[in-house]
Amino acid sequence: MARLLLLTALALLVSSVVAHGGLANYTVGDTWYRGFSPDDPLGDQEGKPWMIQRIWASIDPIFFVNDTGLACNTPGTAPPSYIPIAAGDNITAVYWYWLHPYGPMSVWLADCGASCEDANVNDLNFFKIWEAGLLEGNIVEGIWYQKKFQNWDGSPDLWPVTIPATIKPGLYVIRHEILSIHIEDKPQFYPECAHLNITGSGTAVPSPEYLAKFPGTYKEDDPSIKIDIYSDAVKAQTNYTIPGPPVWNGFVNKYCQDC
Ligand SMILES: [Cu+2]
Repeated sequence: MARLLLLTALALLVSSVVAHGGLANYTVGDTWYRGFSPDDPLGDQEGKPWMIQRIWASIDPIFFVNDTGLACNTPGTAPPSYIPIAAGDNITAVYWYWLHPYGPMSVWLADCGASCEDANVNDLNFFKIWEAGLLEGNIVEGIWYQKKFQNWDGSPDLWPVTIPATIKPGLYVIRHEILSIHIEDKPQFYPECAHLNITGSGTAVPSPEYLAKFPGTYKEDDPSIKIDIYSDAVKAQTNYTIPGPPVWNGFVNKYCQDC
């Protein structure tokens, strides 16, 4: 009986592993913020007062750069709450069972203005605050951050990033994106979003060259997105260009008159 239970547990574990993955929780300091779980019925968590994450219905990837779910997944329903965090502090995204090894990972913010709940995430101006791609070696055999992110011992995969210390305080969407490129010419996007209430005394805002819309910014024929990593032309390359604008470090743009 115990053995049967163990086998069942293993089977469940394996089925989670082969079925992609997603961002389940966030931590700031010692505080955990529960995100959405696609294993629970949609109505179970939708509208809950503690919910801080935009709802994602499934762990399946988004395949197309023009999918409106590219911003904050599908359906992307807004939560009622915000994670409080001070500029300069870390927020950690907690995943379970991430298994894909190839492709870049990035974290973005977008200023919501008066309310993230009322914001249309497809209209927001996102800017990248963190990215990591191919760390060493070549595209197929080398070490990607995504490969290092995998954790096979059953404990959560932790992805910490720092909110820029100089950023203007306010209500922001934080968007984590994993782009997996293990299938030839068929990119898989895994975006998830949460709402942040960033406090601080900073004044910095990114200038236009850092801003991106989803969909809109990524192009279907971008050689970093439509890529066959096993092809002779690509597999030995030791560099990979992460799609999208450069990372904004939070420095005040001297030339920005109105911001
Ligand atoms: Cu997958």
